[in-house]
Amino acid sequence: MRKFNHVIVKRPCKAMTEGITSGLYPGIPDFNLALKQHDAYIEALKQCGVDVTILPADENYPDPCFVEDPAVLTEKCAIITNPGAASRNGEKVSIEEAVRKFYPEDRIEHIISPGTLEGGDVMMCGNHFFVGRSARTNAEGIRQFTAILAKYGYTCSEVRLEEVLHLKTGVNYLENNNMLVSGEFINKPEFETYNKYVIPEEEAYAANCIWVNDTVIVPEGYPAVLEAVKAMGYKTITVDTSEFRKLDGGLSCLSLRF
Ligand code: CIR
Repeated sequence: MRKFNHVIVKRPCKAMTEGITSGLYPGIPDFNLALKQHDAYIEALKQCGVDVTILPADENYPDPCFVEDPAVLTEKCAIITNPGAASRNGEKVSIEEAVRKFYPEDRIEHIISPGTLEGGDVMMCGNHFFVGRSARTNAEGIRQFTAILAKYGYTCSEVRLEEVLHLKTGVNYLENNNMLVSGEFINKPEFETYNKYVIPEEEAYAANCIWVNDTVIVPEGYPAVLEAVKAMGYKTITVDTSEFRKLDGGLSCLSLRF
């Protein structure tokens, strides 16, 4: 069974009030409440048996607390991405510094321009990686990513996105062949062989749950998804992410788990 030992998070910054948002979940984030929610998120992760590296806030960018996007961390290598959102691209520099503590130099790979890729578009299912081709992740980014993964014995396939920000905005793997699927992903042939739980439309945000060592962290306020995840046999912890949701961010975006 997969086991995560480490998690990296980055504290929210005051500039988060300027973060990118689609406006799907309206409102300006309340910074102090976001800090409290981030504290609770860290506590939840600690309960899952991982050590948590907490990086300080970086006020140079509005969205760096969403650490999932500038890196993809696997058992065998780290891939520093090249975020497609211009205001986020520079986040890759400081995340690489943090990642260096965990991976030797020759296991740190890079996506380079004109390729773009964001970690929110990457879903790891065992040794296979699904990668979303989105407004943030382009064909060249996927080509480079696939070639890097192949060096380490991993496979990769592309999933076209039409509606949501990132692949994991709408589909998440909970190990044991279980997958949460919503919206445009419900009938994708790529996910046919998994045990799919179809997320009710009104709880679409909760498609973004995270599996951490047989506990599933579920966003607070989504009772149908919570019940479904419990029925799959997982321990669950709920965490309120209302302030991150206003920036289209969810539970997976807030950490790197490896
Ligand atoms: C953005 O639009 O880039 C941020 N406001 C939210 C990023 C969410 N990250 C993710 O889904 N992995």
